Amino acid sequence: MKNQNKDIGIVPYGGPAGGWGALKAVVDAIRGQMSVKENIIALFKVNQPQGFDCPGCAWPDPQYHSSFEFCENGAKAVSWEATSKRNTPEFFAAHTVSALWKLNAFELEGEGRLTHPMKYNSTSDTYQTIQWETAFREIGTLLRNYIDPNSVEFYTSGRTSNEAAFLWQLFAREYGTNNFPDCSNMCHEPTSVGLLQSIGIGKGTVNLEDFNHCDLVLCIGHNPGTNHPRMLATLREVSKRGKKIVAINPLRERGLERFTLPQSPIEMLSMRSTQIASMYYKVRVGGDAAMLKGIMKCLLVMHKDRISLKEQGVLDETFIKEHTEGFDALKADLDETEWSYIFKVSGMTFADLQNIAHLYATAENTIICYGMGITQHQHGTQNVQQIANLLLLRGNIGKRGAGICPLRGHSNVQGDRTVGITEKPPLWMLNNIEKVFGFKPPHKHGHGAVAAIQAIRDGKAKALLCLGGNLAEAISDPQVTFKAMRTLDLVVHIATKLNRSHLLLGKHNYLFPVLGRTEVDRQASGVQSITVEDSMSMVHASRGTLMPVSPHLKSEPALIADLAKATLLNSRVDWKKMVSDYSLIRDAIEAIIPGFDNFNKRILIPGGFRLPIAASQRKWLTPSSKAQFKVMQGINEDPCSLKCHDLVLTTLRSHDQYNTTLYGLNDRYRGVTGRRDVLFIAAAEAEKRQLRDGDKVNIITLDNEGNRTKRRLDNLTLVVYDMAPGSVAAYYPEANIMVPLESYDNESGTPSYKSIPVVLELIDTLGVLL
Ligand SMILES: Nc1nc2c(c(=O)[nH]1)N[C@H]1C(S)=C(S)[C@@H](COP(=O)(O)OP(=O)(O)OC[C@H]3O[C@@H](n4cnc5c(=O)[nH]c(N)nc54)[C@H](O)[C@@H]3O)O[C@H]1N2
Ligand SMILES: Nc1nc2c(c(=O)[nH]1)N[C@H]1C(S)=C(S)[C@@H](COP(=O)(O)OP(=O)(O)OC[C@H]3O[C@@H](n4cnc5c(=O)[nH]c(N)nc54)[C@H](O)[C@@H]3O)O[C@H]1N2
Ligand SMILES: [Mo]
Repeated sequence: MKNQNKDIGIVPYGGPAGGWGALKAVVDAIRGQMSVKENIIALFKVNQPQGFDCPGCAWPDPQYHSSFEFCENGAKAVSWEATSKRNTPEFFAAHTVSALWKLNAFELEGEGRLTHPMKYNSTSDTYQTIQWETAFREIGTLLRNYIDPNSVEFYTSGRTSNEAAFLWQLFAREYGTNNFPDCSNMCHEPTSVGLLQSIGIGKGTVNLEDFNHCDLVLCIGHNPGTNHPRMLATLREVSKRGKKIVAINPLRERGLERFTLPQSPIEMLSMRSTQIASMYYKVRVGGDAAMLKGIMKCLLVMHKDRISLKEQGVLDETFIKEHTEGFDALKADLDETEWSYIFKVSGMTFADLQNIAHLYATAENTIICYGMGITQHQHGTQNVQQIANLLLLRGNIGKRGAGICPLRGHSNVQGDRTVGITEKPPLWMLNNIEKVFGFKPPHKHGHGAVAAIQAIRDGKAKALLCLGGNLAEAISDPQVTFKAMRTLDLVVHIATKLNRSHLLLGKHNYLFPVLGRTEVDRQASGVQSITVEDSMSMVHASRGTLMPVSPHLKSEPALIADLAKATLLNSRVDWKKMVSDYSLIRDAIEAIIPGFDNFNKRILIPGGFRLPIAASQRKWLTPSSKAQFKVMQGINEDPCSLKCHDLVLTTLRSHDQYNTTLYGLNDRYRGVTGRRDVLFIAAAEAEKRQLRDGDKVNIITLDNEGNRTKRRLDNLTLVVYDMAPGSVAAYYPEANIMVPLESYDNESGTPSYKSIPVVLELIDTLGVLL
């Protein structure tokens, strides 16, 4: 059962993450997309104080960096946006939407940047150019004619700047709705909801400096080698200081094991790499809550033993007493949780859990990092809270070198939330909007992403306006979603490149091209900067340097302002003025959202400024002013966890993709080349079924009772992989078909993309079921 099959594009990767492989990939990415020297030079402006923020990920930049800060996947993201390819009206004229629907994501976006505002013509079945003014007038009329403003959905994808997001929420709220489906609903909403309850703020508490002072980092359910490559440089420093990094992930991910810093000549030339994780535990998919409870149980036992020996305990009792509530309830819950369940659901042994607990108990300062492996479960919010519990037990929040570190997704997903993209707005925010702008924003809570799709499906939503993204492909259950989208009256997409959401047509369809972050944004008062907030709450400016790809592009803020003017005929907002100079938008943000004092001045500081994170000062903005231990009933983070179905499917990103954007068909670190139709499986599971690499299988989703449903993904090629038994993995978004729309976290609304019970069907080479 050797994983060595070149013909089918499966050969294990032997090298470190980063290194020469990454440099080669950068060259390939640039060569494939950029023909202009100026564009390539732009790469060196990425994440520089005077340049633009990398649209790749939300990992922060070191404050005083001497060298340029970019990485392989950042280079891919930038070259993909700054490409010399153009998707022009001629292309649309030559291709009907029905024909375009047959192309895949790679081919659609591969056509290049959108250049003209377009409207769909059903007679010719093509998108055709339209004058901006005409389009706005038509959309304004349609929007004004809907009786209920809550029948309109305003989607935001997290690449949107603070300035655009602020105007977007202002437009929607003046129009009369809090319907803000947002990519964070599919991503870190469990963090926003869970940490708000636990520590009084729905954001991480650490900054980059903390990594210089930590003794231990736990990396749970995230894959930085692909999704936050610049983080590897930080982890490398931790490892070089001799501190421990523990990875907890169902799959062995190269980026968590070994890394060669492309910026280090010594490592590059000597072909050396730095070990990242000193220990790697393969938790079962959906087994994190069990694992976290297991570690906490170990700690309680250790504490008791030490106390009985009259030694210092391992819990920080002073901190628990002074700063927290709910310890007794947590303890009671942990006492009740049976070890046998913990082992079964987590797939980890007592020794594994004991080892992690021991490391944790002996480390002075611990940081826990986590990603989608934790949040995308039916109890994702409670999962996040178990991480907070573990940290609180040893006072690891609000001190140097310690804290919680959610790895956010899109480069400004956190900022969008901060400036008001939220379907459940706090009262203070609404009151402030009213005070500053003089209209009364709606108080009724709106829709998140799943609720928006449900509303569209049920005929309650008539219009969908998307500020970026690819909602239809990103959300679960394409069977339901695609059908629902086609019933809409009005669909407006604001985008840089063509994707499948744009091809799901309602009655009236518009596709608008906008400036990307790399491009110069010139308004009445001159060239503008926008701002973004990274994963560590640092807000900083970003300014494009490239010539826009077409003279017909609008900036996102300008487009939103025009749309708002055409819709809200008696608006209280001076849209034209705000867009003439984005510093006026920032003044409005400052007046409404706390923490932005002297906003315009402070973005002039290289590196920007940090928004206040009260919990990092041990100020708990909870109703009782204490941090909360939150009890999770049981350990089944998904209904299927406890039943331990044979196999649980998780969905992942490959190394060559940015969410629904495919840069290519390789997944270098996982040893897959030229294909995405694969299913990763543990050797033990393959052996049990007498399967081997390259075998073809179908997978079928099971319901919570273990019965087969109609959801299936056929003809996947098996890849035997070093991963936890009981788990299989396939790529997102292809595998979204396996995820029912109704399968989401009740508290946050986030779909459980990472825990779907499935069965395998083996098929022979002729496609016959065996
Ligand atoms: N190049 C690139 N960068 C990106 C993105 C991209 O697509 N491409 N996307 C951006 C966005 S929006 C986001 S949200 C982030 C996503 O970044 P990540 O959170 O790293 O995202 P994923 O690749 O979905 O999955 C992460 C890891 O979770 C593990 N995992 C799966 N199921 C489980 C589980 O049940 N438990 C545990 N503990 N682990 C599990 C997988 O093995 C995988 O290693 O990256 C951002 N950055
Ligand atoms: N099964 C499964 N599903 C998932 C996930 C998973 O792990 N598994 N992850 C979820 C997560 S974490 C997320 S964040 C969502 C992602 O959901 P989205 O944010 O909706 O999706 P993206 O693929 O990032 O959007 C790509 C599109 O954004 C547009 N775009 C790019 N740059 C710009 C810009 O500067 N301005 C504008 N206006 N448009 C731009 C382009 O047209 C491009 O086609 O997917 C979710 N879906
Ligand atoms: Mo995300």
